[in-house]
Amino acid sequence: MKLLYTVTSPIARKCRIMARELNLMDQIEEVITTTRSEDALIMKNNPNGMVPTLETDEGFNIVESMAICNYLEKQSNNKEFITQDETKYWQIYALDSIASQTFESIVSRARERIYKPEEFHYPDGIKHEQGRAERTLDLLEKESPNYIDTFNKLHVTIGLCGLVLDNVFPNEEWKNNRRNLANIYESFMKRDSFSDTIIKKD
Ligand SMILES: N[C@@H](CCC(=O)N[C@@H](CS)C(=O)NCC(=O)O)C(=O)O
Repeated sequence: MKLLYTVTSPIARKCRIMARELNLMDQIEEVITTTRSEDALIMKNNPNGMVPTLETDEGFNIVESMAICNYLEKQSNNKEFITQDETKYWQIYALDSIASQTFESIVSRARERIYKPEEFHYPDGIKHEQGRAERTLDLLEKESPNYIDTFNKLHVTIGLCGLVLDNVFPNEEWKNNRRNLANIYESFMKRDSFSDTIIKKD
């Protein structure tokens, strides 16, 4: 399999972390691409020009991080990471689908903050996106007794949400009154899959 990613994409990093947690790195070649230009490598695999994109061994291209993570789970026999209890599996799946929507919203808000000149920022839109994150993090904190004692894809999504919030929106203090999420975040950052995927700047 080939996993195409950009060095700055937290969403692609989710798939890179998942590949490590699922013990699949001996089957995956990670390929760095750029985006937003007609001649970018990614265009051959995905006409949308977006990362992450996974090329399977059969030559199929799977896009969308959730779809890629689900495909990777199918390739793995790490039964500890993928709960074998059917109800629990779908409970985590459902919460991760909500967390992933929020993750994408946080990432696009961060992109706007970093790359768009301030005069083009849209305060009402930003507030709307911020509300999305607040509500989802509250829900995840409330539900956390159901999953705090495990480590799975939901923890990866929560960890990366926390990382982008800490790096780009430290004033939002997302850890306040969310002790379990803060603990999940701390443990996430101690994992090999996290340190292995840190972008090393020259
Ligand atoms: N829904 C997609 C979002 C992926 C996404 O936003 N990728 C960004 C990088 S973080 C991208 O490829 N942007 C390039 C572009 O917009 O042309 C997923 O979950 O995979």
